[in-house]
Amino acid sequence: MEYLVVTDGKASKEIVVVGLGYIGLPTAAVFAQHGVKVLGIDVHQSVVDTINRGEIHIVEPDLDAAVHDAVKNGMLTASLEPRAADAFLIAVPTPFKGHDHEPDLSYIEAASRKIASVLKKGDVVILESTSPVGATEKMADWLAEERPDLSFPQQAGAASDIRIAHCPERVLPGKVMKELISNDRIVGGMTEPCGRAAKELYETFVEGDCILTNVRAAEMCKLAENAFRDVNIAFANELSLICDKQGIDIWELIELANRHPRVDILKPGAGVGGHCIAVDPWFIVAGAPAESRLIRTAREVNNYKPEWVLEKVAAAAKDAAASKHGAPVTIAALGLAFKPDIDDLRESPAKRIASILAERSDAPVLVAEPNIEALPEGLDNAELVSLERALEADVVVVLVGHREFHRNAGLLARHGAVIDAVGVLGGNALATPDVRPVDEERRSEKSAAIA
Ligand code: SAJ
Repeated sequence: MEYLVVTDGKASKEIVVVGLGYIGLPTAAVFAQHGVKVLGIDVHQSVVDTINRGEIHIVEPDLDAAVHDAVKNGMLTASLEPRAADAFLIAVPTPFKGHDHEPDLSYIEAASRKIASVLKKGDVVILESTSPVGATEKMADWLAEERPDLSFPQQAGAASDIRIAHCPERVLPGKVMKELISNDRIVGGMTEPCGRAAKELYETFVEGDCILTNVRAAEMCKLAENAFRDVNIAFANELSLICDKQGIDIWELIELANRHPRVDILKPGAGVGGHCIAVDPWFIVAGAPAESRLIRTAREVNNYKPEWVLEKVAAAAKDAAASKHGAPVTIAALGLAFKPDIDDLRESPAKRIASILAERSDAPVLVAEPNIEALPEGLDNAELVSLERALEADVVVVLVGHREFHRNAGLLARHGAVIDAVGVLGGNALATPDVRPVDEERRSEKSAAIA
């Protein structure tokens, strides 16, 4: 199948991307940049209108220009409804439902049923959403239910009319436009022809390797990657609690331990945020609860970390109150984003901590977040201020290791009551963004040595 523009400036084949969020929109834009005509569909009229104006509704470096150009030159349009195409990519959310983090596949189901009416023989349907094992096969069943006139891989094997694959996205927020192109891509086909068709599609822009496997392995691979990181962060977070109790500087300890050629401890923090690492491990747990003891515990350890930070702030505030003779204690929170040097506040433990502090505090909580212009909704009793002004508070809690905070570590160190959840005061190589490249270099040297 040929997806590239060939001669007359018109795309010979088209794709439909369902879900124009953090993954769907960048993917649509990158396909369009590489000569594939894209129709993006979304359930929100405002998203459709924004994109059709050549604008974006999410924050991601370089995405605005890519969408603007793609819309301007007619390679990307958005709509509420799908139309016939040659390939369909589903990139919708997979949130939780119920009480124990059960995966909610209703968005995938709705998307599948929506595109079913326009499918025709020879089309490829790819699930990109991070999904529990078995989700792609369910998607194939929903499509088959809607279109009894077409054959699907679960019925016709390699001879199916429709080819189905799972190709999980693995891009890092903040580097999406680069990593979409440079990362290796896991391509899980329901049959071999399914895998080959999906691989061919991604090879229009992926410069990494597109590696073929089956759908279940592809689903588990993505979950395992994020669970691996979560478990490793949980180790660092647990160690930070133990060291605090035993009077050991966690940052120094990690630096010392990481001098071992086969030890590479990650960074403790205020908790694990974002839409991925704090979510995906639960999909493994839901699929095999009895066997996933470590993965579940890691989630619990990481989820407890914000509570621990709040306990530390409460203790410091109590100490400060003793010298204030009844006047309200002022608290400053440094950082709201879910990780350093981005403006993304989704599922951010820092934001959650700041909100709880604001709820509990008599005086407004001072928030220094250099990457945003205004405080998000729901953060009442808080004030967005400069770092300098935040340091006037009685108690300061550092929640995100932004560059600006590292650069001002000296100023912070002079404040008498700083709770440093992310190691800006550690004065060590690991926690200092300026030396992060060296850290990364050492990490890859280590990986090579281990391999
Ligand atoms: N964090 C720590 N300590 C660390 C590293 C991270 O506390 O040493 C925290 C961060 O502050 C943040 C959270 O973990 O709150 C997650 O950040 P992250 O940079 O580890 O990952 P994400 O959520 O931005 O992106 C991850 C990536 N997965 C892996 O690195 C295995 C990305 O490649 C995936 O595509 C993405 O999840 C996704 O979409 O699933």
